[in-house]
Amino acid sequence: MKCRKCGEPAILELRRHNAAFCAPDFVDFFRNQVREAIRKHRMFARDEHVLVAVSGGKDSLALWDVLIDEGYRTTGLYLDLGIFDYSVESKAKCEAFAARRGVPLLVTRVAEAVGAPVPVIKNVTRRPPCSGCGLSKRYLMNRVALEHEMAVVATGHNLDDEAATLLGSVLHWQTDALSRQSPALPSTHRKLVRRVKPLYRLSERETAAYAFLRRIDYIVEECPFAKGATSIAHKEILSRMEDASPGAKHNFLFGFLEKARPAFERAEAVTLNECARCGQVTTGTVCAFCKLADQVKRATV
Ligand code: Q46
Ligand code: ZN
Repeated sequence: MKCRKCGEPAILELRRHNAAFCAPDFVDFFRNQVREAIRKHRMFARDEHVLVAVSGGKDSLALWDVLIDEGYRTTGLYLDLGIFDYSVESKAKCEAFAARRGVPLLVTRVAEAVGAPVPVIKNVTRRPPCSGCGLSKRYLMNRVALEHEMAVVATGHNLDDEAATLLGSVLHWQTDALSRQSPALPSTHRKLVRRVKPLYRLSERETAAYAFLRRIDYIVEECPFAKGATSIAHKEILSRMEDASPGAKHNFLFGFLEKARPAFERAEAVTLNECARCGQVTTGTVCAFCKLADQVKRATV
C-alpha cells in the first residue's frame, strides 16, 4: 500500500476515498478537508475570533489543533458537566493542551449555571442524561460566545457523529431537527451565534489517526452516560453499512445535505423571541434552559 501523493509506504487506507497516505500526507489531507469545510460553508473569516468548544476528546482537540496551525485566533471553551472522574480528567486534558499550545481556555461549570451537575439534572428531570446535558451545552456555548463578543462557535462533530444524528432524525422523521442539521448554522437572531462543524468531512477513525500522529493527549474513555445512548446504536449500524460498502456514511450525509435538506429548511421557518428571564433566544416565552434551571432549583432546595 503506497501513499497516493508521494508513493512512500502508506500508514492509513481511506477506502471511501479509494486512497492511502503516509503520515505527513495524511496530516495534509486532514487539514485540507478542514480548509475545504470552512471555505465551502463560509464558516468564519480570517479575522474572526473563533470559540472552539472542547471536551478533552480527540475530535475537538484535533479541531483546535488544526485551527491554531491555520493561524486562526481561537479561544477554547470547556464546559464542566460535573460527570464524576470523566469531567475531572477531560478538563485536565483541555488545560494541558491549552498550556502546551499557549492558547486561552475558558471553563464554565454547568453546576453553577444550572444549579446542579449533569448526574443530578438527570435524576431531577427523570430524562436521559444526554437530554439535559445537550440542552445545557448548546445554551452555554451560545451564552459564553455572546459574553465574549465572539460571533462563531466551532464544535468537533465529525462525519460519524453527523451521519448518526441524521439517521436518528430520519428514523423518527424529526423535521425540525432535519432542518437544523448542517455543517454551518447561520445566526438568525442577534443573540444567536453561528455554529459550525469544520470536521464534518472527516470520520472518527481519521480524527483518531490525526490526534495520534500529532501526539495530542486526549481522554480515551467515553462519557459514562454514552453507553446505551441511541446515537451509539446508530453509529454501529452505519459502521456495519460502511464495512459492506465504503462511502455509505459519506453518501448518506452528503446526499442529504445537497439534495434533501433545502426542502426541510423551507418547511421549518420559526419565529424567535428573547427569553423573558435570561434574554437568550427561544421559540416560546421562557427558554428551555431557564425552565430546566427552575426545575433543578425546586428539586434541590
Ligand atoms: S457528555 Fe453529555 Fe455526551 Fe455524556 S451526558 Fe450525554 S451528551 S454522552 S456527547
Ligand atoms: Zn432563558
